[in-house]
Amino acid sequence: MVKVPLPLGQREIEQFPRFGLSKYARRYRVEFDSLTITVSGEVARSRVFTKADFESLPRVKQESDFHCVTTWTKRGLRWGGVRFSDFYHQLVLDSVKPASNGCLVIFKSQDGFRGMLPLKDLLSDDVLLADTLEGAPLTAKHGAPLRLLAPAHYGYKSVKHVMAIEFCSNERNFQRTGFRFMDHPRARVAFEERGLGVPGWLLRFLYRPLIKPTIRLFERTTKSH
Ligand SMILES: Nc1nc2c(c(=O)[nH]1)N[C@H]1C(S)=C(S)[C@@H](COP(=O)(O)O)O[C@H]1N2
Ligand SMILES: [Mo]
Repeated sequence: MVKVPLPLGQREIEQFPRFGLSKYARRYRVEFDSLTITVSGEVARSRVFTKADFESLPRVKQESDFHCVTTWTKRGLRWGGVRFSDFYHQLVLDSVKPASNGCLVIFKSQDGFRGMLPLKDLLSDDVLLADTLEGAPLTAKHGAPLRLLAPAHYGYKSVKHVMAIEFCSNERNFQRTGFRFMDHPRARVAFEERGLGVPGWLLRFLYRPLIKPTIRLFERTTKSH
């Protein structure tokens, strides 16, 4: 079978490592089993969603490649979960009522990591709130109990261990996880939007040497849990 070429600047790796900013390697998620997600921000009323709410949504399966901004790509991962657009349209829209200008969405993780994407990107068919990987329940390693999966965007938008979602009209309230240049507002892989104000090709060379040490760091800290 002929494989489609990798996106610009990406290289395939065999394993699927636990990965992220090194400061989150040791901040493991606190709550492993119970699933509660608070939706708030510029909304008519905040609401906490539980496992039962997610179980009321249609389940979907999806195979997609995962592209980290540091240039590694893991191909053909099989995810399961619910579509973000179903969650939004069937559960959030009528009860939470985000303000009409609430067009940016912030995801907060149990480890302190945060990510933001425009609502219009999240409503794409391939964006999931995922709770299975390769047919098995998502493990803590890859974001249990529930993670965002936005495969058209670099991995840093796919927030693991999601605990809260906020709707807002502008970026002012968004506390970035890293430096500003590291967080492109959309981070689309197809356009090599790796960072903000720095060309993608330059970031490739800056980030690539970080892959191996970061994988090793996350392996060490994952074992100790
Ligand atoms: N909560 C949380 N989500 C996160 C990160 C993190 O450190 N913490 N790292 C991001 C980055 S940079 C990548 S590449 C992917 C890696 O996902 P994986 O650990 O399942 O491979 O998670 C993203 N989501
Ligand atoms: Mo990443």
